[in-house]
Amino acid sequence: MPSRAQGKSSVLAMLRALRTTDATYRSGRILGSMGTAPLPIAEAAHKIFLNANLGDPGHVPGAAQLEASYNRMLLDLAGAAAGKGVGQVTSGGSEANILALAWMRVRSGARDVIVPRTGHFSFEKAAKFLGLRLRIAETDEAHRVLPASVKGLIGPETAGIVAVAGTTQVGSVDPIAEIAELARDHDLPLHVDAAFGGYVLPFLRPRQPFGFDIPGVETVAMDTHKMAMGTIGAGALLMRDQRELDELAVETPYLSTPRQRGILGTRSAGPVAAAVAAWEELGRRGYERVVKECLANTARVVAALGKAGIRPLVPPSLNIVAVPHPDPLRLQGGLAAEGWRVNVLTRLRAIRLVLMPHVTRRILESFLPAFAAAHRATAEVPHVVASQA
Ligand code: 0PR
Repeated sequence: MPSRAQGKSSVLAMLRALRTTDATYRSGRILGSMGTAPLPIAEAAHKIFLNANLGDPGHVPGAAQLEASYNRMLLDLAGAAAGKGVGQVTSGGSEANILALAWMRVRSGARDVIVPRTGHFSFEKAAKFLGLRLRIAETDEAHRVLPASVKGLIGPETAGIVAVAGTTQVGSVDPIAEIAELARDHDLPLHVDAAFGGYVLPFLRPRQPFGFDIPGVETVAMDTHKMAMGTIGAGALLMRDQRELDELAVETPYLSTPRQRGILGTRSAGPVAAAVAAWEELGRRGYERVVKECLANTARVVAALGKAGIRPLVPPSLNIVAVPHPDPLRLQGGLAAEGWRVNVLTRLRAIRLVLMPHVTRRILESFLPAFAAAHRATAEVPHVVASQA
């Protein structure tokens, strides 16, 4: 880094040059990530509120008002009744999951949390940071948690249960109503991680409940930098009532408001404004169209792979396709050499394709033949490797 002051144009040129080395969503070349290009209106909104600090909302009542709209928007999507529920804005799904487990710990004093084997690694972070023990519940062949396994893990030290609405690896949706009933029977809170599914499930017909319209669901994690097409850095932990949320509060004696609840202190209103703006512009109908298209593209992938003799690991419930492969890193490398970026599910020996809004049908039509060819070329483990093993 130069120690001398640089002119604005040379600084910007340096940054742009760095940026050209990044893969971008807009190029359509990223097919394995849950991120996507923000809507132009989201980008513009983000810029307007970039440095408004929601950690000290008394100074920024405009931003605070947006935050209230953001929470309302997510609560409505998560099935809360009109005017019911509260939200704590977070930096994304991980922070919301960590807060949810913190709340279970604080309210119960107990240390065990039952999490499906398919749970996101943010639950492992929560356990590490908070001194909790994860009790791992088994899943069926479709990667949905088994209620009997959850039931068998409930004990005197259980603080709560987690279910996932849209798993990170294959997009499966746990049987939330059944798990919620178990939770109710044992007087335990159920947290639903809808970081991904929260912006897909509400737009399906018929609508698939995953949140507060299921009795027993106490908290829901959602975020707006995945399928919502907002900018990176916002999500929320949603809860049923203010008293529950206040169990996470600490005093902030010198700020413009007396208490704070999330993990972060200073946080930008930018991504909050971005998500509200995206919602205002698209509306429910707009998101329904986007989701319909993503699911149609998912079906297109399954059909094209089927013709090439390739079957997904599980039939997709959302817009994620996991494709088994004996050496997924090799396949990933082969595709990367041609400019396509896919993710490897190391624990499942598979490649993950996520049909996000930036992955258009045109992109798919050039990607799919490349994928099928690379799959064929790398699927056979070379003899020399096999004989050395
Ligand atoms: N819960 C679920 C079900 C998730 O899939 C994720 C992230 C989280 C929680 C955590 O959310 P934050 O990342 O917002 O804290 N899942 C993505 C994944 O691990 C995150 C991601 C997105 C990773 C884009 C890579 C990427 O390029 O795949």
